[in-house]
Amino acid sequence: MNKKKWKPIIPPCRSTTLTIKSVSSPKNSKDNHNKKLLVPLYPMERTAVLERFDVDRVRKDFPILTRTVNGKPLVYLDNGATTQKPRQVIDAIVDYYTQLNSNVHRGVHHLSQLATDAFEVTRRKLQPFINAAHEHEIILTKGTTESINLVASCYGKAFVNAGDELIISAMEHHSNIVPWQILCEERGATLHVVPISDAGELDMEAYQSLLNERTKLVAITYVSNALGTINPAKEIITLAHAVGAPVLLDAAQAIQHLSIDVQALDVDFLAFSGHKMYGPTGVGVLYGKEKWLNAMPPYQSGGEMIKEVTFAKTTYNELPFKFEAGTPNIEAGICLAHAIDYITELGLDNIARHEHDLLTYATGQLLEIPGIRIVGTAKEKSSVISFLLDGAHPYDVGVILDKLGVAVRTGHHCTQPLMDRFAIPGTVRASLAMYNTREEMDVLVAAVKRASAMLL
Ligand code: C6P
Repeated sequence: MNKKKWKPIIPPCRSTTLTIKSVSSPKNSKDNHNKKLLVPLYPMERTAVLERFDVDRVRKDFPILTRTVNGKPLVYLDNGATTQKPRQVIDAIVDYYTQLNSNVHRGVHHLSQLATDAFEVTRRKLQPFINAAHEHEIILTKGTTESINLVASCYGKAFVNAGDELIISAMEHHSNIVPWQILCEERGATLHVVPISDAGELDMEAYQSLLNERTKLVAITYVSNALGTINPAKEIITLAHAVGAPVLLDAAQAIQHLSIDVQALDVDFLAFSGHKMYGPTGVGVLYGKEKWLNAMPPYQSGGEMIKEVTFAKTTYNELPFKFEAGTPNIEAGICLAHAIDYITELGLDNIARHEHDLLTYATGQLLEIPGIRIVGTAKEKSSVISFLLDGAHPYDVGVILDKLGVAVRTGHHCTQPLMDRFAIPGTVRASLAMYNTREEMDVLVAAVKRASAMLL
């Protein structure tokens, strides 16, 4: 029997060997079918920023905003939980399943190559979106939660030992608390918590005093989902680096509101979700500096993350595939590119300005309602108004608002320790997005007044 290893003449269709030529140059394609398909699916270079932010134009792109709820026009203010999707993303999802559905990084056949190319376009668009130095520093995950768990598991195995210390803050989402608690229990490390002020701002002096040579990682949210506080990310990172500790920023509530430059921040890890940035559910991002990702073991094992498997030994694939075991959420991965395009075209600075206007306007109006208390009054705030009506349970307020067509979130917002800090059961949270309007803020204020009249 010939023992010579069989090698294909054409290299196998693997992530490392594919190019994105067919996608980036649809005009050169001789295949008419693909030419027709690729234009709507992969608008590669639409990145010019619009000069004027026109909220009425933006709203026309979001079909769901025209529906009614309980007989009233929908006023969707639960954007911190998930954002609505523009037509561009919805159409791309339909196009994917009607024209392209195929597995990625595996097949030699035409559809598989197109799907792989489209999937990699998203990674290629994410690199400039957050200004990563390398495309392979972008790991596609299920979402923020998985991205943080990945770091806790892989960085933890490689770098955290008994006696080490980790730092989080009092305003973290459970996704940025529990993975570190589990890691600390497993490794015999200690988890420290940076306290916050009554306004919901980090106590930076306390933070500084917690940092020392035993600190192995700082994991802090960029923007608080329950308070809206924008934390001083650059300062947090500079101080941590001074003691040699890397920083993970939870950007779940930042990526859709602020322009993020990972190199300028010098952040080591950044985690965010596609569904909170007008993209599909089921895809998220972990950005990691190459030096950390290379030094970390794989997260999960299986297909895609390997270079070569024998029963004696397995070698791992290179970045980013080392951290992407198994079939990913292909549809979501591909269609996230359209959300990135959408945001890029409008311009994050324009979006932030519009949302800041709404935040200031609505806060001013709400504060005039007797018995209202806003929880989270940091100087630097983004797009979240958490409040309580004295004597009313947040749930009851939420139900009345819903009857009036206003969708808000009530409860602890997956930040139970934060609610304990303020000694409250929860809040009513209105979280804003680019498509909200001043008129909708008026509806919110009128609805809160009505709730107040009914409950108090
Ligand atoms: N916060 C909210 O209504 P996932 O579920 O993985 O996409 O995101 C988790 C997560 C992590 N960090 C922060 C700061 C978050 O706000 C969230 C999600 C939603 O506030 C759902 S609980």
